[in-house]
Amino acid sequence: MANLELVKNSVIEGNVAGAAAETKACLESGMDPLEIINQGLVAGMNVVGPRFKAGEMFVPEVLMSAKAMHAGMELVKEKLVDFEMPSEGKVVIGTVKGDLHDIGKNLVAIMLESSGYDVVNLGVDIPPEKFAEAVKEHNPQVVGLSALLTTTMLAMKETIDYLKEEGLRDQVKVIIGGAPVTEDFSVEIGADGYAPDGGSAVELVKGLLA
Ligand code: B12
Repeated sequence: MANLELVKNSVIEGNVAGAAAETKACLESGMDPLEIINQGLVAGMNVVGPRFKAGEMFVPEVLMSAKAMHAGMELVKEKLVDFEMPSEGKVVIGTVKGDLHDIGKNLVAIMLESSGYDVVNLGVDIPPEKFAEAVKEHNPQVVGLSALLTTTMLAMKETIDYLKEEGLRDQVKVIIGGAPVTEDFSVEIGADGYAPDGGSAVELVKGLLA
């Protein structure tokens, strides 16, 4: 029987096949795709985030949960094509130059996507020039920069400075995040905001675009 609780639990457990099967069952029962996203798939990730933060879940488990959520999301997305989900805005996100960590950045991207934002995920090791190109090409309201190394945090400042040089800084809000990054650092380098995790990133973007 179709049940959102089963979707949510499959995500929490990182059960990829289960998440897909339960999502499919919900869709076939005629459930609202947005309800499946918000009360099933995202609800599961909303449990995973804090558990990870509290040290009750580890990276491989978080990855499996993200994978499970994606599996469900792919199925729901097919339905959303003719459903026309209203876009809340566009976010370009990437991990800065020299940095290959992408787990957290991808989680932020997933959270934003599931909250209705269009997300252009540039990937890892993205130099300032590429961020600037993406701003020109995609015209986002928000640019998200991720860094997990104390050494690559400096590339965040370089990226913001480059956007200024190119005359693009004023047309976007720049938000930053990643384990070594702090609120103070975001102020210091002239970003518009910082968030410690995916859920807070969504709140931050909502606030900035309000
Ligand atoms: C997994 C991992 C790796 C994997 C990365 C795989 C991948 N595809 O991402 C691999 C093995 C490749 C790796 C490599 C290295 N790593 Co590493 N890695 C980690 C580890 C264990 C987990 C990071 C992670 O994914 N966390 C889980 C996610 C969910 O959390 P998160 O990234 O913090 O993201 C959340 C928030 O920060 C925030 N957030 C993240 N990005 C953004 C962006 C925006 C815009 C916003 C708003 C929010 C936001 O929201 C996210 C979701 O809640 C950390 C240790 C740690 N505890 O952080 C070390 C760690 C980051 N790595 C470290 C190091 C040193 C390295 C290497 C240099 C090791 C080496 N000698 O080769 C290389 C560097 C490679 C490179 N050039 O980038 C150090 C960094 C030390 C420092 N302070 O600089 C750490 C802290 C480990 C340690 N204690 O020494 N690493």
